[in-house]
Amino acid sequence: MATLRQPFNTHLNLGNGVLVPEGVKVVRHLSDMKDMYQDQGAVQRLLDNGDPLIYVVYNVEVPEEAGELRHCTSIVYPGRVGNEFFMTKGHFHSKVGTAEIYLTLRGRGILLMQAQDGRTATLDMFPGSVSYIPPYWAHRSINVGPEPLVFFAVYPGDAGHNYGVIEEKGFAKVVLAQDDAPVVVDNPRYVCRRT
Ligand code: PAN
Ligand code: ZN
Repeated sequence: MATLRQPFNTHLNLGNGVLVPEGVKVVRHLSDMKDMYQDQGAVQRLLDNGDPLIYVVYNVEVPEEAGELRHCTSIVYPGRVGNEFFMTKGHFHSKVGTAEIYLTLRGRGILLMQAQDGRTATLDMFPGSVSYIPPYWAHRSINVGPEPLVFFAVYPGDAGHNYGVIEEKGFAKVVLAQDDAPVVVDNPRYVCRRT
């Protein structure tokens, strides 16, 4: 029989998303994902001016095993690279048939999803939105507002993260600012993929 582990609480600050204990913190600067943005001139200017922090993830320490539920908060900071909003890298789950739930606590976002056949979907993220990402959809969170986008996520322990496909091909859509409002448009750099 598997080892019986002790139940435990984590305190989630509902205002800013910070967990106590903090858990495993992942920090992403622009330099960690510079090829993912459209405007490489804007990327270079931002890198020359100090490499902005794009997002932070606080992960509760739970084994990455079947039967467990991994959970974490993500904080995507407000900002743009050219006219493209700050966003997460985005990924498929390694075990691609696993779902996820995002509960938004603060800010405004767009949750961009893409199936393996290239179909895309978006959901608005706002305080109180509970977004269900079904199995088989890659997902990326984009901060389209003026304050941090903060959300709490829960997903199966054995889901894993596969960044490779998105790093290589991108998403078929990008979210750009037009007169300060977000618009979802076709990604001119998208590498069409047949599965
Ligand atoms: C989230 C994401 C988190 C950061 O917890 O991992 O928002 O995004 P990237 O992992 O794409 O950098 C999640 O979807 N976990 O499965
Ligand atoms: Zn995920």
